[in-house]
Amino acid sequence: NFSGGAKSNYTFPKEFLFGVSTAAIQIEGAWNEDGKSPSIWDQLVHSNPTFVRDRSTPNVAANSYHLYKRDVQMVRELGVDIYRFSISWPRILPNGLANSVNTLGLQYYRNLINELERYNITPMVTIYHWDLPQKLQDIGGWTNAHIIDYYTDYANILFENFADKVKYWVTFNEPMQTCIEGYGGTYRAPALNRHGIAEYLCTHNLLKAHASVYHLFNRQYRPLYGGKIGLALDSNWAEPRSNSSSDRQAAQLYLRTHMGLYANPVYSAEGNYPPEIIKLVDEKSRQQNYSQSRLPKFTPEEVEYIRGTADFFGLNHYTTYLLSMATKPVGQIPSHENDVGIVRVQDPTWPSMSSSSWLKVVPFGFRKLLHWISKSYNNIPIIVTENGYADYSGVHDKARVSYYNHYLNALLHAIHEDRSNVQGYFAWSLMDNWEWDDGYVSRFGLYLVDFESPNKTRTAKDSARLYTRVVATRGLPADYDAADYTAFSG
Ligand code: PNW
Repeated sequence: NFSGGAKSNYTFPKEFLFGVSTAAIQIEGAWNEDGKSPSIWDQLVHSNPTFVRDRSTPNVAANSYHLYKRDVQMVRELGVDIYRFSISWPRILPNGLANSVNTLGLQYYRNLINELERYNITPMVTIYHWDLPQKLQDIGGWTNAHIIDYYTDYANILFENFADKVKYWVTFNEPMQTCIEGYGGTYRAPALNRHGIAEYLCTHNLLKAHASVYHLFNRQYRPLYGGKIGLALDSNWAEPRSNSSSDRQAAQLYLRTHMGLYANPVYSAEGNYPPEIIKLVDEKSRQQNYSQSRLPKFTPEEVEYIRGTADFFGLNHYTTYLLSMATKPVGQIPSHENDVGIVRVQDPTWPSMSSSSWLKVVPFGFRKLLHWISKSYNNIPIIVTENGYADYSGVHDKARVSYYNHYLNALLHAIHEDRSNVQGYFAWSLMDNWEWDDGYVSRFGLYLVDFESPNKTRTAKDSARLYTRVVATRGLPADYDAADYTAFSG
């Protein structure tokens, strides 16, 4: 069933958390104000403007550094329980290191948190959403094992200042994007392109850094203030391209070697990387004459240190792919893609009018993915930390309304029929923002931002009204109709 379930009268549980998400560099602007130093994204787009579809920069973006009160007002208008935002490391620690703390940077986030508190909105803080201080990149960034300590020092400063008020923490947003696309490839900053090597070094250090910060929180801050901490992992659903056993195997291999590369060490009962990826990279590395595997090994102590270091599974989900086994070598040699050896495509019949070419509308994939995570990781509490749709702008955003209707319907089926333990859902995003390589072309917001206007005027879209209704009624609107799939067909 394409839709992930027939239209339902199910409702969301009373304690279910509804929220909206943003990320610092995508909305704040003020890229060099009040002591902030450049991040790897500032550096990438300033030195290489053609990286971005419209050659734009995040220098001003939605100017949330100055307009945070308006942002909180929108969160209130939506009536949501919780607001997920990220903190900019180079705004807090311009050197990247904890020797010199920028009090103006801390003040900005304190103001934001106080404003949320005033209106009873719970903050969720993402500690790292891709904007590494360039000064740390200069010394190797996530490939330098010292970053485990640097990141722990940075997180400690955030806990010291904010753990009394912030009860939800996300250590990393989408490590797969950081490591595989940023260090192995060129799609994300720092666009290092050291494929086959750097993505695994990054992954290894990042997982240890995550565990280090979890243990710090658990030991020093949870006893004082309570609170929850987890990771946010991105995953597409992987559907077998055909019903052949080889295609079914490819789909499982995709999940195990992509999201699973990060999920297995933290969320599985046994810990460590999935055995499939260890075997694949070990064998390939041997054939390719490396003296040791390109995928570093965790010691048994490290496996234990990382295992179980999350209170919830943060999931960022947008779309679905069809998988099959590769019949000839794929990707660069060496690379994670080449190591895994599978091919992914999308079905041309899936609705695909989005400004983001990869974003096909496949609600059933959301439901199946939630089920897969629940089964694989012992029914861990899941919080959907991102889900949303991109278009080319406009307040009458019929396609986004339809997307949310159908994905939320799939979520209701996941909760009530599959018994997936989903405790919260965040729409990506509160407002239009600087969408990385898509610049200001792709719009994900519930609120439209007029980037041409000096005040970066924000206006509610139709989807904001839909979401307000869903949050208020804890269910889908009665006039919701499966027929609005036609909103997508070109
Ligand atoms: C997320 N995929 O990235 C990011 O967390 C946001 O900052 C971003 O604006 C948003 O989604 C929309 O792009 C993605 O593999 C990472 O399909 C991976 C995928 C999609 C989005």
